[in-house]
Amino acid sequence: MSSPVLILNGPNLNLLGKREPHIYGHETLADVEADCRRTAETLGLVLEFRQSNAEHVLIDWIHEARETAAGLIINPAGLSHTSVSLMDALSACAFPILEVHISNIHRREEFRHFSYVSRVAAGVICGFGTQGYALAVQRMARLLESAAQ
Ligand code: CA2
Repeated sequence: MSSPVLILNGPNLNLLGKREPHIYGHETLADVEADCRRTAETLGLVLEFRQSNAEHVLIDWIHEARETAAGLIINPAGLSHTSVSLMDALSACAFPILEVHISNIHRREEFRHFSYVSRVAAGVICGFGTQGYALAVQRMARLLESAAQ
C-alpha cells in the first residue's frame, strides 16, 4: 500500500461546527475528514486524519510522519502564530507540507497575520472555509505526482 498523506489539525479544531459558526462554518471536523477522504479516493491517495490539542503530540506525529508519510497537510490553528517548535519539527521533513486555514487569517486580528508554519510550507490555503482541506488534498496529489516523475 502507498504511503499516506497525513492531515493534522491543531488545538481547538475538535470544536469545529460546534462553536463560532460565523467564523468557521457549520461543518464538523468529522465532516471535513469525510470530504477529504472522498477527494483522496478519486485521486488514489491514502489519508490519515488526526487532531490534537497538545503541541507535543502534534510534534511527535510529525516526527513519526518523517518515516511513514508521503506528504503533510496541516491546520496548525493557534500554534501557527506562536510555535517555533512546530516549525522546527516541520522543517526536518523532506516531503511537501501544505498549510490550511479555514478563515482568512489576513482579514482578522494582526496577531493572526503571521504564521511560522508558512515559512516551511510549500503552499498555504486560507479563507476558503472548510473546502480548503479538499483543495489542499488535490494540490498534494499534484505535488506528489510531479515528484514521482
Ligand atoms: O482559520 C483557521 O483555520 C485557524 O487556523 C483556526 C484557529 C485560529 O487560531 C487561527 O488563527 C486560524 C482556531 C481553531 C479553533 O477552532 C475553533 C472552531 C470552533 C470554535 C472555536 C474554535
